[in-house]
Amino acid sequence: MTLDLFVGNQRYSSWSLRPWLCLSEAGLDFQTVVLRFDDPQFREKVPGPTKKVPVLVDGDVVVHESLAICEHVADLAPAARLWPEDLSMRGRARALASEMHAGFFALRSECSMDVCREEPPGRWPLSASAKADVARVDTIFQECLGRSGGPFLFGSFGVVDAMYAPVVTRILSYGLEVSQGARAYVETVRAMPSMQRWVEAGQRERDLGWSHYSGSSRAPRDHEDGMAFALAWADAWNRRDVDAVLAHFADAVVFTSPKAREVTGDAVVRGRTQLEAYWTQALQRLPAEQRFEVERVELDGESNTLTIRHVRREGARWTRACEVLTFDPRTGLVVEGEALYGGNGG
Ligand SMILES: N[C@@H](CCC(=O)N[C@@H](CS)C(=O)NCC(=O)O)C(=O)O
Repeated sequence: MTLDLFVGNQRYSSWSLRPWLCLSEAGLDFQTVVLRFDDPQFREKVPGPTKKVPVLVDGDVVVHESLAICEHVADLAPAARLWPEDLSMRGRARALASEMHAGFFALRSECSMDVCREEPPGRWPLSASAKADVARVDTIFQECLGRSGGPFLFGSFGVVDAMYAPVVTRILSYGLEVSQGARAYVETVRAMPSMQRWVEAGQRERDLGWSHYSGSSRAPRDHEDGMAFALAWADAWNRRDVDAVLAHFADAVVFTSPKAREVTGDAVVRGRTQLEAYWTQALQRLPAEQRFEVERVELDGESNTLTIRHVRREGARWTRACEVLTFDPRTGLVVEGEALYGGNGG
């Protein structure tokens, strides 16, 4: 019987990483089927009812939901001991796995998984809720390691390690500060050959220019969606791919920017064709090394407006800016946009 695990982009899909690690560490023979988030047919290709990844297809059995897949893998490979033997430890492990599955919203949304990202240590701005999430993760790591003696949370690798693995990547990518004990565990997970294979696959996706978001179908519905849109938007600018940015804009879009006045003589750009002409010209003036980095997003669901706060970095110099984009909820395309710029920093 073949086992097929359907996952999203390995660079970004935190939920996919969890069961993939369980399958890999359990030594089961399985196929990884990667479905690109920027494939307009993504949803049709996902087996299972929620149209989200991961999904495990085990013959007639289709298991969706990451934690349920980890459970299924633990049942298929009892010798891998993905849950602790001891009943009280197992109860604890199950509680921690569920806590991750159902919580840590602030940390998850402010530091969305991107295995290619490398922020300098201690600089990534976090809200108070996200800081509390990091502190809770740190406590979990220290308590578990103190009790088990490591190197994994319950001694040997198990479902709980898989559930917390995306947090480990976030600590690394966003330079989040954790205690020495937690840091040792982060390094243990980073060094796992399976983890390294996953990260390498994510890096290959970056090199191929795979994006996070198709933009073909819908306006961002929640913070996670908004962040996905923003990351894809920044990626497209960093690739200097005007077509990919424009794909999200309606034919009748009105876009306002002080830079447009510098380039075209008018701060207001009307229509997609004009916008394409403006951005193509603007790109020629953009220094080759300038990079767009998303800092935060805010989504106002009532007005369908997404604000992307980002930094345009050029060596040691940077400018903070906001892109305020209003979507038509029926088409999922931007109908109104405005770019706001701060002073130069650095
Ligand atoms: N609760 C689900 C969450 C799955 C989930 O949100 N998957 C994301 C990717 S990490 C997804 O498929 N997004 C695509 C979409 O929403 O269209 C689980 O634990 O498996």
